[in-house]
Amino acid sequence: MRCKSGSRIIESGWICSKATDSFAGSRRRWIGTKRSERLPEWLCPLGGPALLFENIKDYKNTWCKRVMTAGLWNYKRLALLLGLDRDSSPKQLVEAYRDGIRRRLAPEVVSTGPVKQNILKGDDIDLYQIPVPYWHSWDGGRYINTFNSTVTRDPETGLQNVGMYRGMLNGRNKIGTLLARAQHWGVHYTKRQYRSEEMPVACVYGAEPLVEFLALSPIQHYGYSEFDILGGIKNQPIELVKCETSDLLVPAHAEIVIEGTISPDPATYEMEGPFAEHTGYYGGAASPKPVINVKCVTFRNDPIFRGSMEGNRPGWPTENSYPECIAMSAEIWRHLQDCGIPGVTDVWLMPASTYLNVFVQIRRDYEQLDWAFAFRVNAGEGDVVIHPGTFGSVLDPSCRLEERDIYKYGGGKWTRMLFDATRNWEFERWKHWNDSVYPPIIVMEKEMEDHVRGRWSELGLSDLVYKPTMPVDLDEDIKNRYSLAARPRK
Ligand SMILES: [Mn+2]
Repeated sequence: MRCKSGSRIIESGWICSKATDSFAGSRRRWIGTKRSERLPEWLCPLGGPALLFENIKDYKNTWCKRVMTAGLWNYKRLALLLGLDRDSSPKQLVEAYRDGIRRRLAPEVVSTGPVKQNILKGDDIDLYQIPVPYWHSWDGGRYINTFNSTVTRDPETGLQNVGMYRGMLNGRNKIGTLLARAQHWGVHYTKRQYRSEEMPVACVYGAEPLVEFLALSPIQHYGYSEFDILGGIKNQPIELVKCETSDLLVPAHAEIVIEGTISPDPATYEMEGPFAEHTGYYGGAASPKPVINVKCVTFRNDPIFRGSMEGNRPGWPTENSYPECIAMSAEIWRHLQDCGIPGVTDVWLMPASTYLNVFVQIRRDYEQLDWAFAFRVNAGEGDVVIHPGTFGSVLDPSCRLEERDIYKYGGGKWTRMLFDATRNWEFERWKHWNDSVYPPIIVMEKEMEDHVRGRWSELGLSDLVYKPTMPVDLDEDIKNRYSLAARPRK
C-alpha cells in the first residue's frame, strides 16, 4: 500500500474512511469558519482513521469543497509510508527513517502535471473559497497552513527547502506567518532582507504523504533538498513542476499550490497569532508578522484541502506529534552516528513533549551511571553546568515573553543544562591517594584475584559464574594503579 508517486491521496489508500454528511452537515457541523467541534481532536488519541470531510456547509459551490486530515496520526500508517510491515515498532520506524534520510535521488522536473489543471491569478484569487477550519477557540483566525509543505529557495546557494510552518488567513489573498529566523525558510528570508528582495514562497497542500513527513522533519541537509531525500527513501524521483510566478519547483501531483511572495519590509507586516501550538499552549500573541502575498493558485479538479488539528498535549496527541517523534529521533541518532558515538541502542522522544526531551539509550552498565551521578556530581562545585543564551523556541511558555523575541534570538532564548559526572580535575592532589585528585577505587587486587580464582573449584564454587557487577570495564592500567603494590606508604 505504499504511496506511488503520482497517485492522489484519495486514490492511494491514505484516506481509510470518509466523514461525510453526518459530521459535516448542518445537524452536526464539526467544521466551520467560526468555531469547529474539534472532531479530529477527539479521534486522535484513539489512533483513528484518516478523515475526509465533504458536503461542508457554505462550501457547496466553491472550487474547493473538501478537507482531509489525520492521514499520518498512527504508527501503522507511518510504517506503511516507509515501506515497513504495518505492525513495526516505533524503534523500527526510527531506524528505517534514520537510514532513509541518508539516501538521495534528484527530483525529475516535468513540464506539467495535475496540479496545473486550474490556474487562478489576480482578482480571481479568493482563499476563502477553501474550507479552512477555525481549529481552536483562542486561535487568532482560520489557520490555512497547518499540515502543508512550504517551498522556498536560498538566494545564495539556489537550493530549495521544504518545511512545515503555520499560517493564518489574513484576507482573500494574504497568509500571515510565524517566520522563525532559525528555521530554514527564516534563513532564506534573512538573506532576502539583506538584499532588499521579496522572497518567493509556494505552499503545497495534499502532496504525497512523504512530502509532508519530510516537511515536518527537522533535518540538516547541505547541498540538497528534502525532495532529494524523498527520492532516496523511495528509490524513485519525485516529479516537480515549475511555479507560474517564480522559479520554485513543486510536486506535480499535489492537490493545491498557493504561490506568493513575502516583502522584506517590516512596514508590510500584519497581525498573526495566537495559535494552538505543539506545546499544548496557545503560542504567541497577535503581533505584526511577515505576510505571504498570494499571486497565483493552481489546483486539481475538485481538489482536497489538507490540514491538521494542532495543540498536542498529554492525552491529546495530534497528527503532527507521531511523525515528528520519529523524525527527530532519527535525525538525532544520525548525528550521534556521524559524531562516532559508540554504543547507542535507541533514541526516542515522547509525543507529549513533541521533540523537546531526548532519551538516548546506550549499551552501558546503568549501575555505573548511577554511581557516577551519586559521587562525582556536586552542584556546589560547578558540576551542574548552565549554558545560557542558546537557541530555543519562541513557543515555549517557560520562557519570559521578552526572551521569546523572534527577531532578537531567531527563535527563543533557552538555557541548557549539563551534568558533569567526571572526576573533578581541579581538586587538590593528595599523597594518600597516590597524588591523585580522587580517592582510589576499591578493586580486587590482581594478586588476590589470581589467588582466589585458583581455589575456585577447591572451594566447591565451580557452579558459580564469576561475574563482577562493578566496575566492569577497568582496564589493566587502572588495576595496576590501584594494586596492592601501588598503595602509598604511611
Ligand atoms: Mn530543511
